[in-house]
Amino acid sequence: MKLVVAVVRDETAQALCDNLSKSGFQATKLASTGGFLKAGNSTFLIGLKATEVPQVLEIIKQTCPSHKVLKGDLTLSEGSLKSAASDHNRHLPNEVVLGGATVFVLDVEQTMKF
Ligand code: 2BA
Repeated sequence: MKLVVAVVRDETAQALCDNLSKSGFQATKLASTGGFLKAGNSTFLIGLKATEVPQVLEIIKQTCPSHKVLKGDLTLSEGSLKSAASDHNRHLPNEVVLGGATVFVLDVEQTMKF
C-alpha cells in the first residue's frame, strides 16, 4: 500500500478530484497554504496499491500543468498571491514557476477502516 501526497494549485484541484474519481481512485483534499508564497493550495491524500501509483502520477501530471507567475501578474486572479507577494516583496523572484504538483510517494505500513 502507498500514500501519494500531492500539493497542487487550487485552480486545478477540482479537476484533479474529478479525474481521480472518474478513474476509480479515492482521495482526500485538504486546504493548505504554501510556506513560501503563503497562498492557498490543495493537498491530496491518495491511498492506493503500489501497482496503481504510475496511473495516478500520470493523472496528476496531465491534470496539473505547471504555471509561471510573474511579479507583474500578481495583481491578476490570484488575490492571495498578491498579498503574499507584498509580504515577501524583497524576496520574491521576478518569476516563480509554480509546479503543477509537488508529489510525495510514501510507503504505508497498514491501513484500516472502522
Ligand atoms: P510555496 O511554498 O508557496 O512555493 C510556491 C513556489 O515558490 C514554489 O513552487 C517555488 O517555485 C517557489 N519557491 C518556494 N520556495 C522558494 C524559495 N525559498 N526561494 C525561491 N523560490 C521559492 P513549487 O516548488 O511548485 O511548490 C508549490 C507548493 O508545493 C509550495 O508552495 C508548497 O506548498 C509545496 N511544496 C513544494 N515543495 C515542497 C516540499 N519539499 N515539502 C512540502 N511542500 C512543498
